[in-house]
Amino acid sequence: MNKLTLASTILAALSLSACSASNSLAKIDSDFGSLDNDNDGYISKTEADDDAIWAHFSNIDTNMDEQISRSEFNAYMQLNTGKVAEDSEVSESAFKAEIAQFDPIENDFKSLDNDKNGYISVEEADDDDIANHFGYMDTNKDKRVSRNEFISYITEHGSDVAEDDALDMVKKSS
Ligand SMILES: [Ca+2]
Ligand SMILES: [Ca+2]
Ligand SMILES: [Ca+2]
Ligand SMILES: [Ca+2]
Repeated sequence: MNKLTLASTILAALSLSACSASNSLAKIDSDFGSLDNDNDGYISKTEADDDAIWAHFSNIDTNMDEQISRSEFNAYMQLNTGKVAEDSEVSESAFKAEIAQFDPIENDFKSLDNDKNGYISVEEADDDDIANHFGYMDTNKDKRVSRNEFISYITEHGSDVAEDDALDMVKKSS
């Protein structure tokens, strides 16, 4: 075996073992709130040590302060969507934490649909500061939000995402 072949064999073996290591990690089956037993906003090593999250700990703790913050947890979930969490509830809780940082939608559908064509376009959303929610609302990914998409998003998440006219509109339509 010449040196070049040897080197590439070692490289292949290395990447293979790195790959199987991450695949064999148990999936995280608890959301942030249920792992943070003392509710201090961090998952400590003690809180993590008898849970599936233990094996992921060093990967999640990117600033290496031996605690997992909510944003480290959410970043890890987003980076590995569908791969590290056991069920949708865990990623759902990461989603909830994310939308909590958005300004709630205040306006009803009618006043957002400026040109009255029955859809909120990207531009219309941008004008009215609901751009953060846009991608989550547009479930069929046609780059516009229909009245139905608007209503089902707010019906599902309620006051987590909406207030005032937006919330009233959905209450009336149900
Ligand atoms: Ca804690
Ligand atoms: Ca940390
Ligand atoms: Ca429109
Ligand atoms: Ca749509």
